[in-house]
Amino acid sequence: MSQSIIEQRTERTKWFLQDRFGMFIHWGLYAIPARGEWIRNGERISVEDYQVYFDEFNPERYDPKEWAKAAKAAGMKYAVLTAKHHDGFCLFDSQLTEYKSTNTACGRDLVREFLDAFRAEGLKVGLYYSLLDWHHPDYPAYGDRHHPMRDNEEYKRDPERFASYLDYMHGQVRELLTGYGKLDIMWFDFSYDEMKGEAWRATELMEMIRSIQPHIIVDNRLDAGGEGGGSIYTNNPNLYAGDFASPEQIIPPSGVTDNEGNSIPWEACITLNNNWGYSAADHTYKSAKTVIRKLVECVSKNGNLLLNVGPNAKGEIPRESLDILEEVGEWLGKNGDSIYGCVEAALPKPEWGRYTRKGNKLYAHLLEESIGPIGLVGLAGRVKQARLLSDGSEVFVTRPWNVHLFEKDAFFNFARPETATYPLPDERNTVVELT
Ligand code: H79
Repeated sequence: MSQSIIEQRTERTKWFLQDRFGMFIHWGLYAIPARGEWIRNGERISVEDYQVYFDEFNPERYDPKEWAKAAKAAGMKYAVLTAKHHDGFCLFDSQLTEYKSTNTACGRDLVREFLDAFRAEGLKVGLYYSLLDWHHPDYPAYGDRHHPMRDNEEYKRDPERFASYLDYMHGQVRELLTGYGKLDIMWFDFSYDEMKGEAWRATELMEMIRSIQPHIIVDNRLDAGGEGGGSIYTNNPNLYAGDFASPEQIIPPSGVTDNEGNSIPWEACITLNNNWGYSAADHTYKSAKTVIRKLVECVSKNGNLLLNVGPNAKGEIPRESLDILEEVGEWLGKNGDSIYGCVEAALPKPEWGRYTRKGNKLYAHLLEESIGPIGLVGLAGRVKQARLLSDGSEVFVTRPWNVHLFEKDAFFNFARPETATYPLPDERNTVVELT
């Protein structure tokens, strides 16, 4: 008997759930105005007025080998690049449009160079492809609440022309799947209102994708994300429900489960500052400590983190981003055992932080200030040894002298033997490995 859609999903997502941490890259013409990737929409810029950015696009310092090195050093295991964002500009040499990087002054297939460079560093590779297209003449504009020209009657479209846009969209996905070697992830964005599921001819699209690259994993955004029939949130997903859920700028409070409470593969996509595309004015970067904690939080709930960078018009990842990535990588170099291949611990969330688990090893991430011994509720008699993950040094698991006050709560506690101090959380996010 053939495998069910859920069994196939489980097979396909094995590497993904091991890898846990990836780099999202939002890059395109919008790096020039440097006010985020939704600028055409936010400022209602016409195709004609946006053309100046196409005419000058020439990212001379684009060196994806440098990006790949930064991602690898950050401890990231995969990366996803915007092959086409909502503005319709293609970073690859599509035969179906003239609106592509190979027709700009730079003359390069930016997607191919990205794929080559990241594969060479041993990272898995994915492409983001926008279902919306604010450049294609047959994509609905007038009356579409997400289109820059939504209020302009001149951009009224014949609904029948949408079919020719879909041919274009399907054709480009085919180009990406056939012309660029093995891709690990296809990241579609996004469905809304009536623009969802079969409106994209999603079953046909997925059949094509699976016939060309059966192992590729696909996000859940061909669907509108509802809990209705066939979605990823049910135990009976349809062909286009996707392989993983994709919460955006949020970490779901209780992870992601289906209607029967089974864990679903998921990946939170989160920006380093508050923009996806490069924003020159946005310096609201999250600290490395925050990023590490968010990664721990995702893994503690069975999820991945896809952390976004927005390279600038010259092709460089901003220095502020690189500094954060480097620090995260330093932490993962010492503490990666508590992230890669780890899952939810199936224990109540402790007050002092979070657990992750791998086999019979439990990782205690000490995130909160504590005044002393740290209780391991429910683990009495089950912990043989405790070690600081960063340096392997011993941590005592003892009963505190006054535990008789809490007899009913018999719990174990950490204490550092040589100093009689406790492994309090610090800037480096302390992890204790319990066996
Ligand atoms: O590619 C990134 C975003 O551009 C895209 N998905 C990620 C991965 C995305 N962000 N938001 N959305 C898609 C949904 C649309 C949100 C909107 Fe708005 C809220 C559109 C109008 C109001 C955000 C805020 C965009 C413009 C203002």
